[in-house]
Amino acid sequence: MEQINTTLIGSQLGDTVQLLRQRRPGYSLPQACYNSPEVFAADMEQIFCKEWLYVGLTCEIPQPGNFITLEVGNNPITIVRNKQMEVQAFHNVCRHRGSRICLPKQGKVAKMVCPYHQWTYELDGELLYAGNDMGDQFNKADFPLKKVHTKTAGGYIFISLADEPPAIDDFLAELARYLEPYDLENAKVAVQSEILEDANWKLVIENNRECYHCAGSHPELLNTLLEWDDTTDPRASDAFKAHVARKAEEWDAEGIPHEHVSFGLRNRMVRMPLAEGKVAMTIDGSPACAKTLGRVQNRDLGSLRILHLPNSWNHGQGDHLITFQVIPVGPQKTKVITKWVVHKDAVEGVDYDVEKLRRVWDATNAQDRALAEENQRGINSMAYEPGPYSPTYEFGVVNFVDWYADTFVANAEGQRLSVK
Ligand code: 3BY
Ligand code: FES
Ligand code: FE
Repeated sequence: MEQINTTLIGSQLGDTVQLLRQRRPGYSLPQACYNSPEVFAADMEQIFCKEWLYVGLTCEIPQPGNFITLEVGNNPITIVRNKQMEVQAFHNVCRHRGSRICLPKQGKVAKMVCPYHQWTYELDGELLYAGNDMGDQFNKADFPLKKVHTKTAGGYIFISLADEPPAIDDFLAELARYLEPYDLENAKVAVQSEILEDANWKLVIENNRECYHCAGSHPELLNTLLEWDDTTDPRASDAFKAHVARKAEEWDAEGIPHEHVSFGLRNRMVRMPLAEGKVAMTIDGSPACAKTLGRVQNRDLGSLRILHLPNSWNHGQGDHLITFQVIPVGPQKTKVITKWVVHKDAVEGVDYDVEKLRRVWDATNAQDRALAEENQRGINSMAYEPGPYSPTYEFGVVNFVDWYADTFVANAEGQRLSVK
């Protein structure tokens, strides 16, 4: 039985590898990549269970016993702050008979207690209590919670379900440097939204990687966002480059990192100015929060854009930071979690108004959701065939699709070798 399963999985994996090897570069992916349950399962295995994922912020779990939960494919995960103040992720799976342990999306516990038969775990995963009837041979030390690789940088939490995760420390060191002015350990999530889109996760990311659609769909966002990605954007005008240079001088004076840096195609960071005179992604470009984040003095920090594939993009401004987390749920279903982050001492109704804070990206998310869902519906048609990306407007999409295909193939081949 086991052998049959392995062969089946092997050949499905092989089919996807073939599909990606034969794809036409610079074109959207073959239909199955966007809608088939087999490719979805393979994406979960080869990308989401092997790469580093952005999963939340350390300020969401400020005290020992605070936790957040999420699912990576079929894998329930809990991320916990322990008594030493370390942040550690675990498989949220009881070592008795496998029940999920921490149930809410977030919470605070003294110990982690399984709801089924009350096996009880220390915040560092050690099994403390398993009733009195497990027999003479039973040794609690043999049944700790299974750890998941966890790293934090600048207040961001990343996990990897891989046995041996890929290298990421160079990016994390830079991320910490770019986030230092924000002091995110002393920030808080003012509000968050969770939307479920009827679209494959790759369509959600593709949509985010270009602004070709912005003029047609994002009036609120375009009040403040300049659609160039960075100064290396092939469309960047001289006037735009001069605008960036002026802002860069101000940012340098305050020690605010802004240069464009990238780590392969997986990670990039750059601080881009917003439209002239606009300091935040609000409807009129005025600040959303009276208190700036961290040590920030100059409100006009534009937006620090952070890309982390496969699952996050971000906009860090002077007064608030917005993080986006993509969680694939099914072949044509994707959760997008958006968090608006402000200084921890900012007071709702005094320093910020939640409606003002969230309005632009609520509107933008709803518009992007409609675009991704219509994209999915068209892709499901018998008439769909991969179409050409614009090398200028859609270079970010080309980069994402290249990263996805190359990473998938490399990871799949690694796995098949190790399965052998
Ligand atoms: O602002 C963003 O996050 C992305 C990048 C360009 C357009 N899009 C809405
Ligand atoms: Fe957790 Fe039984 S499954 S205590
Ligand atoms: Fe968009």
